[in-house]
Amino acid sequence: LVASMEEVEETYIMIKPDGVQRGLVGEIISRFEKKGFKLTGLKLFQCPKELAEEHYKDLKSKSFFPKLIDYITSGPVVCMAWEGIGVVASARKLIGATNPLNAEPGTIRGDLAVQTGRNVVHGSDSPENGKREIALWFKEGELSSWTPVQEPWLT
Ligand code: RTP
Repeated sequence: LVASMEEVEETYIMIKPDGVQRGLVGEIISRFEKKGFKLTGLKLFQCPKELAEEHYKDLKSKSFFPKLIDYITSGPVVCMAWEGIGVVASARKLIGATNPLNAEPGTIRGDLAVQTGRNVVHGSDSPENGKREIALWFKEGELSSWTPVQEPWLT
């Protein structure tokens, strides 16, 4: 293991409106839980246009930007903060390539999506952006950093 992979990181994961509309919320959350990451923030949220534009500000010059903003604001999204060792890169692997047709089977997009413009989920691309995006999408008090109990639940 390289040192940076052993660091506890935070990432912002968002189920996009198509993921909510298609009833994929449980399936997507489940993949991150089963991998072993820790959920520290979760809400269903109707994103205002200004927030979508801020989140995707690096893509402002792209021709698809207006369509992207319409897509993200077309219905509620599920905002999540996840914590864990190497969670940023690992979540991007679990999500798969931006174009779902290029995403490997076994990844979320590889298994569940077809179009780049309807690719069901977002994941931060760096630890810095993970922190930036969590601060952008969550208010103070909406996040819980919790410690898993060591005792078995059933005895
Ligand atoms: P995301 O930020 O949503 O996790 O996606 P990403 O890093 O895999 O891809 P990025 O290049 O940052 O693009 C952000 C989102 O914009 C939409 N997109 N549409 N040619 C197109 O129509 C196009 N290209 C990108 C996708 O929803 C993509 O996830």
